[in-house]
Amino acid sequence: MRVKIVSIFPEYFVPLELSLIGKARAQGALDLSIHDLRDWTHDVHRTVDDTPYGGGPGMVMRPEPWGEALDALGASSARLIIPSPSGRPFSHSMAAELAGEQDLIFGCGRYEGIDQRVIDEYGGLEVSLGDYVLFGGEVAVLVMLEAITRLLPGVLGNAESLLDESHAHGLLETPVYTKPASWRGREVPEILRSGDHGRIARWRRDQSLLRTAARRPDLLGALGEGALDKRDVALLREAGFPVPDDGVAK
Ligand code: JE8
Repeated sequence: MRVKIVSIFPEYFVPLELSLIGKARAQGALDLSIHDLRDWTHDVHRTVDDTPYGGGPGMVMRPEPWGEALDALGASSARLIIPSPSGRPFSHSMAAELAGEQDLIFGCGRYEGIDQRVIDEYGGLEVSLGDYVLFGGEVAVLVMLEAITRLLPGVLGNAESLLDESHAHGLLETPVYTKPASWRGREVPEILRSGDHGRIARWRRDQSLLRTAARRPDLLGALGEGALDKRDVALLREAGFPVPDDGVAK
């Protein structure tokens, strides 16, 4: 996958040289380039912003540098992603969809954001990380790119099967433990040391269900028809969580 990032703070992306994303790049799974928006300005001050039409606080990113940058980077044949607090929520399913693209361009806004005509001109997809406010799109791009990159073929080892993951199947992950078996008087749950893989799998599902019901009832409500079997429903009811008759908590 080819990914281009446009930002007035290209230094934010130095960490991408390291860690898993660096490995993906070295393997050739990811071809990443970082571009400074100011390279497409023409005035001595390399201006990228101006006051908002209609008044109001702050500054807005002018369309001309963005247009020149996006034309030069081939935006007409790529998916353009614009992080924005008013975007569609980023999710595992969106990451999986974007991991299937050949070319992505991330446009990082700052100030009050990018002139809307730029997003309209290139059919940009506005995406939000969540309901809190950042200073700009850079950190959001780091998060999205990490989520997308680990879904690329050949990036994850066999040990980390994607099928097993939280959010792939709509439930939170189970607690995990390692040696020693006893630490500060706290024991690893006996069942995990029993070697009974059937009971272990059932216990893990129970933990997943109970955590999800307690912390993310919205996820439980969004499970598809028949996602919970009779045993699941009995477990949740026994623990005091409401589950309607059709087996899916709404
Ligand atoms: C951003 C952002 C994501 C998230 C993303 C891009 C560009 C209009 N507001 C802009 C006013 C307050 C300051 C804002 C700064 N800003 C924030 C995000 C995001 N993705 N989940 N929260 N915030 C920009 C400028």
